[in-house]
Amino acid sequence: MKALILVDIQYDFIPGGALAVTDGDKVVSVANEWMPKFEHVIATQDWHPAGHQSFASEHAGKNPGDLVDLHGLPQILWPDHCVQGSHGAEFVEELEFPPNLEVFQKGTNPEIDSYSGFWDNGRRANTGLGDYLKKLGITQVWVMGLATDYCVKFTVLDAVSEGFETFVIRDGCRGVNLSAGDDQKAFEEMERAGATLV
Ligand code: VGL
Ligand code: ZN
Repeated sequence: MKALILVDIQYDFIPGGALAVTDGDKVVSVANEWMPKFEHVIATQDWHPAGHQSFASEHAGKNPGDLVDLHGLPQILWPDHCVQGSHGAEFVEELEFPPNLEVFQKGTNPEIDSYSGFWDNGRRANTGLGDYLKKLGITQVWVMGLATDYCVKFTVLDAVSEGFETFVIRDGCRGVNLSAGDDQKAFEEMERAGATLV
């Protein structure tokens, strides 16, 4: 049994959003092509409380893109984004979700970031996604969305380590690319970990 995981296709990650990914909006039509092929579709949603500590605005003298130590973990600071209840946190409305869509929210703890749809960045708390998939008898996951070099990558690495046969839909992903080529490096890292790029 297989499932499709759509990562963070939210207004703040497409052009015009607070943490806009170049061509991020292009993944919407790809998602719409793939969803009908799956009985089980999951969407992850970056869902931060106001004042989340991944926001540069919470760190005096720091700017988006700066690296800090957050409770012992390296943390890249981001512009305020995907604040719970804001427009930027909503899924892009052109997504044609099935009625049985399951949403898993992440990044809700203000003290720790969560790029993966499975686990927070310290692997301390999980969202329930792994257990949910296993209870359904899912053995294979197909992953796409935003952003290639952060939330897609970490979702894919966790999917592999949770034991799922993992496929990455390349043309359904776009990267932040804080450094040029980060998205390509992320694809290579996912492949080295055992994911199949399609
Ligand atoms: C993401 C940075 C911060 C992502 C989320 O969805 O890739 N990146 N929060
Ligand atoms: Zn975030």
